[in-house]
Amino acid sequence: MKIGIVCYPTFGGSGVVATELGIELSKRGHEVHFITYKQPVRLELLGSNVHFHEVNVPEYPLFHYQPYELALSSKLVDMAKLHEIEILHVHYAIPHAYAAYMAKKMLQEEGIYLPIVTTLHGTDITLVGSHPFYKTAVTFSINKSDAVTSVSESLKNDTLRLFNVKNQIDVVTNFIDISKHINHFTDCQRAMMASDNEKIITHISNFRKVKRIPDVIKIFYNIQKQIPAKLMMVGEGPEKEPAEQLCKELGIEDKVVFFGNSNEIDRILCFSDLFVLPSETESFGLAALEAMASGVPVISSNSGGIPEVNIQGVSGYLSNVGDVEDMSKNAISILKEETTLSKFKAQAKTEAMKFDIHKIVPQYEAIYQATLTKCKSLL
Ligand code: GMT
Repeated sequence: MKIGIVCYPTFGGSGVVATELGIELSKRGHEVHFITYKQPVRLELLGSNVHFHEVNVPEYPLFHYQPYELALSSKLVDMAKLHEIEILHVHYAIPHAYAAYMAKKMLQEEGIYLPIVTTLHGTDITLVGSHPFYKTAVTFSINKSDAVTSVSESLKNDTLRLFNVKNQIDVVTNFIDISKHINHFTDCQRAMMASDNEKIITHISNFRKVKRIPDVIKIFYNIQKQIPAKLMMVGEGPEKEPAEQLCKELGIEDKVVFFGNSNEIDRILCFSDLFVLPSETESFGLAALEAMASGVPVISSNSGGIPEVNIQGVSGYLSNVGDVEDMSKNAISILKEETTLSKFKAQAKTEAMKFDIHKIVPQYEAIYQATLTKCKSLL
């Protein structure tokens, strides 16, 4: 199949999922075309089956906001014609599903039919998409998609609750390439980050309010009072500076390392003992799954789709949003005995296996095939 993929090329989870999906589809013999404003961060290998087409938005002084949707839909039309793309898979509804629909209509004028698969990732439905300023257009573009998927049961339920959706929604969860995490690093270089008696706690995100970064710091503060520990904070975003300030106020700045965005997530997870994800809302929690795949147990909130990934008492523990005391208590209960920690590490890895890329990507292939068949029969 010739598949077009539209996504955000940045460090966000939707872009990571789209990129890993495209790479795997190309390995399975499909021709994949990424169409976005920058080469996706995890797309290192452009091969004969993987292509990247940059969307440029020329600046003009009249524009207060640059018309990205317009440039994207134009590029989609041009690339669909040039490369005879058969199906377009857009990740994150805003504004991708909308731009895809415009492209589809423009192509129809020329007798070309381009089916659209839209994957809903989270905030495009919960925090952003349901805002009254966007809702009408988001509802429209979901209903105009030829197939719609969501990354968890929880997100599917949120979509049905918040929007007047007429389409069927198929749940296709986030996934992980287990082979990248198993024995990938023989030498984690743990000694560079902490001494032998210290435990390493990790948080990875885009440091937005929804991630509840102060909770991460407070949980760590409680842990280090009882167990020698270091905290690794990976990512960039508006909450990073206040977090650095909070560490100073609590007098723990020497125990906390802020890495910024990193392409070495696997290496950081390799030396981690515990992952903390106290999010206000989280449609799935790909970061938690990546941690589990590296054998790192997870302390998380129980919001959104997290309970579909992090299993209570097995891969870690879940608490109500904001219950820092319960999260701290649970973290300490995992970390204080080596035998308990080893047990949770092994269990986290086993749970992660359920989301192996080789189980999930065929589900997308089946959806593409069914969508193509359905659309052809309507022509
Ligand atoms: O976590 C983020 O805020 C980034 C965001 C994105 O769309 O880039 O992530 C969302 O999509 C991920 C991949 O499907 C999910 O694993 C995350 O849970 C989801 N984030 C939220 O719902 C807050």
